[in-house]
Parts: sequence; structure tokens; C-alpha cells
Amino acid sequence: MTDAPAVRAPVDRTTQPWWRSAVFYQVYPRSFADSGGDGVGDLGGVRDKLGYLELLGVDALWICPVMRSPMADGGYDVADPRDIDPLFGGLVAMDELIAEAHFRHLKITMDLVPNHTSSEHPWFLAARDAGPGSPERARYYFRDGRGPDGAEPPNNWPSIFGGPAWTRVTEPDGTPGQWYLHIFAPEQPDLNWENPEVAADFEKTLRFWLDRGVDGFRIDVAHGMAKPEGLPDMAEVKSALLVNDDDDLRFNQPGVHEIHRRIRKVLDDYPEAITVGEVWVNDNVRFSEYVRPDELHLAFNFRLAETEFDADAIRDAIDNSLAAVGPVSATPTWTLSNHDIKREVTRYGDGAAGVARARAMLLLELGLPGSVFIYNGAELGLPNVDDLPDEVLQDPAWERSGHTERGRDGCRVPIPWEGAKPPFGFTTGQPWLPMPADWAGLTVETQLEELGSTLSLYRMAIELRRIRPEFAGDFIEWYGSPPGCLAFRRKGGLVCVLNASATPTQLPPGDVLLASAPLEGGQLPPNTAAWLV
Ligand code: TEU
Repeated sequence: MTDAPAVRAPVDRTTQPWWRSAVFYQVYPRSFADSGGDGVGDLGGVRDKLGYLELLGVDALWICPVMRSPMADGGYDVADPRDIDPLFGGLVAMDELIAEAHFRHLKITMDLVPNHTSSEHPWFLAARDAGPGSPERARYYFRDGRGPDGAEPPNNWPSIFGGPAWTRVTEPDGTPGQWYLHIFAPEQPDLNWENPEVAADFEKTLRFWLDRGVDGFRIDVAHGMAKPEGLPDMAEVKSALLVNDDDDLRFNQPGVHEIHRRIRKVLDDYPEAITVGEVWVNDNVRFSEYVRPDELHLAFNFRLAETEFDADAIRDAIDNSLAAVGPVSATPTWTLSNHDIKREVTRYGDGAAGVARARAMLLLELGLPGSVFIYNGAELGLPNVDDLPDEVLQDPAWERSGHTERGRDGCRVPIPWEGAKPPFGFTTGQPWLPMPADWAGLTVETQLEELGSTLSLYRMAIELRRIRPEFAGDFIEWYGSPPGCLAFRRKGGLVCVLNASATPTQLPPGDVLLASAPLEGGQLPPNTAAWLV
């Protein structure tokens, strides 16, 4: 035997924790697959599609909130954090999903929402009824208003979804009363994390799910929770909705780190389980604080998702993402989109160029060291749906902004599975958001059959990333490359080249392992990336 085997031995992952190089797949459960026929996706639907996810080759799922909720913000308004909403199939469906996912060696991470509860949570109902100064109100931020009769909000903070971050309650005796803080919708009152009951209850929630077998959590608004002493006014009230800024008193307060250390202590009792925090913090040093060894395991870095398709900007985003974890030896994370962000195909210009660029960015992302998060539907190259009729919009931002901000529904349209017309096998009923008729060519069924489809590219890329030794190494080394292009090398030998310029470019020496589009005369065409070994 002299010939080397065609496929070399898989990279030995036993030496490092699973999450340091995992591919996570984000399921937005309302939109993924409906097993019940009510038009809303559910956990039974996720379970039905585990075979598909295995085929795709991902390591873990992040399931957006499925706890009991009145659904004022797609489930990010939680009324009981230790139960599954009947809409998604109840606790039984979750237990079944965990068991079957584990049978298939897929990890399950859940989305938890520590910053706020639903206004229907028993704690909030009790707080509303108990009146000023009560221990029930001390679990939230109830304050007297300013101005004559307390008719003005206690400070000038805006809500992320528009309007003030405060809503006034009517006291049990019928008089206009105190105000409560809600950085998000009025149906999402902020919890007071200085109240020991809040932390204790969250710990109970963590253990409840960990004991049921979940492999970790995505922590919603992980840069929130802690509030500045005295809730002072903001110096300048920015009007942009759904936008994050480092200079924002509502987020990234120093006290948040003590909260993460408490969470980590619980997780350390379950050594395989992890947390990944939603951390909208730009400054690299401040970001790195969240992923110190005794805080979050991972934190989303959104720089790639915020960057246009431009070689210098992408390179800058990569350098900054690495710099934001390097000093604390944490794992970098990469994400092109999620349920809050316009889909990448559309961000990159829609149509053929948008798809080509999204495919190129996938190879770039999967070529980098660290963990990757894929948002459901990205593997099909779905565009944003920007022409949803006004009357179907559900994002609270639409109402709260006085119909000036359409919100995030356009990236939450259900997944097209099969068939020639809507609802493309997503449901046997009416999908909760209408699905474009021209998605017939984008269904999973169609794309599975086509070698050149975006789905096939995802499958091949994820598989190669898992089995090839060239992907070894925690760092990248930049290569010189022509203007509008970028190239880096991994220690294991992988070279990733991206052409964001308008002309084809020469490839460095090596064998092409995979390219996001066919080469042209041996050259890498515009809007294309390639892996070489
Ligand atoms: O998002 C929090 C958050 O900071 C975003 O609203 C952010 O401002 C925006 O997406 C920037 O583009 C999380 C969830 O991901 C989101 O879906 C929820 O609506 C929100 O928390 C409230 O729970």
C-alpha cells in the first residue's frame, strides 16, 4: 500500500472542547417546520427535520425561545421560563427533541432571556397589583414619574422598539401610578438583577434545562441586565431603532460581569455545557471582558454581519473579531445573519450577485478558526422578504415606531422545504407569514438534487471543515493579495482567498479544495471565494 487514502483522517477534536470549532445552526422555531398544521413551526417540526440537519453536517442547534409566552416579541417575552409553550408542543416535545438530537450526536442549545420577562409573568402581574414600595415591585424597575403628577417618564431612555422605555401603570385603587422600565417592548419589563430573587430564579431555570439534558444556552441581551446607579438620563437620545452603540447607558454596565460569573458557576457543574452571549459591544477590550475564563464560553461577534462586501472592510472585521477574544484566549465566533438582521443575500445586493457574495462569505466564515453560527435558511440562499404586506407584520417595532420601521419579519419568513408552491411543505395550514411564490427553486428538495446549489455548497464546506487537517490552528496569517481581494492561511495549511473586486484574480499556488463558484480560466471570478491546500 503506497497510495495515500483519498480522505485523510478527521481532525482529532478530542483534545479541545466541542464548542471551540462547532458549527451551530440557529432554528427560528416559528419559521422552521410545522408538525401541527397551525401555520406556526414547532419542536415536532424540528424533530422531523433532524435528518436534514445531520445531512447538512452541523454540530449543534440554537433554538430561539420556546418557553411559555404570549408572543409579543416572537417568544422573547417569557411568561414561564421553565415550561415550553403549547404552541411549540409543550415540554414533552422538548424532551423528545433532546433525546432524538442526542441519538444523532447533535447538541441542543436553548435561548434564555434573563434581561426581562413577559408582562404576563406571574411576578409582573403580582408587581402590578401589589403597589408602590412592595417587594413584588422590587423585582422590576418601578419608579415614580417626573413632572407634575408624575406624568412624565422617570428618565429619557427610549425603547429599542420605539417610544419611551417606560410605561405607566394604573394602581390597584384606579389612580395613574408608577412607571416600569422596558428597554424592549412594554410587554417585556426589565428585571432588577440587584434583587437576589432574580438571580436565584435564573439559576433555577439554568439547572432545570441542564438537568433535562440541554447542552447550553444562548443568552439574550447578555450585555444588558445590569443598570446604572440611579437610572440617569442619557446625554443624547438617539432616535434610530434596533441600533446598538457602545455609548448607551442601557447596556454594557460593569455590574453585568458579576452576573455572568454567577451563571458560569452553574454551568461549571455541567462541564460539557456552554453559554453563548448576545453581546452588542464594539470595543474589543470591553467585548473581551465577557469571555474571560469565568464568564461566557462564547459571545457573538457581529462584525462580519455588519460589514459590506468589501475586502478591506471584511479584513478589518476579521482582525477585530480576533482581537476581541485574543487577549483572554477565548474562541472567536462568526455569524453572517440571524433573526434580527437582514439576510445576507439581500445585504450583499440581492439577485445573482447577492447569492454569489453570500456563498463566498460562507467559505470565508467556515475557513476561519472558531465557532460559526448559521441562521436557518441561509443554507438555501434565501433573500430577505422586503415586500410583506403591512397587515401581516408582527415585529413589535412596526407598531411601536408608528409604522416607520418595518422590523425584522423579512428575515423570519418560513423555510421552503418542498413542492412547487407556497407553503412549500412548511405547514399543511396557512403559514404565519406569507411565503414568496418564486421560492420554488430554493426549496430544500430542489437544492438537495443540485450539486451547484447553495445547500450543496454548505454541505460540502461543512464536511471538509470537519474532516480535513488543513483547518487546524487557532490563528490566521494574512497573505498579500491584489486590491479588492483578501487571502489568509491557517496553520494546518488551508488557504482561503476571496475576490470582492470586479475582475478575476490569480490564485496562489495549491490545489483547489472548494470554490464558491466555478473558476474561469484558472482564475477566481469576482464575488467568489476558494479554499486551497
Ligand atoms: O436582541 C437584543 C438586541 O439588542 C436587538 O434588539 C438589537 O438591538 C438589534 O437586533 C440590533 O440589530 C434580542 C433578540 O435577539 C431579539 O430578537 C429580541 O427582540 C430582543 O433581544 C428582546 O428580547
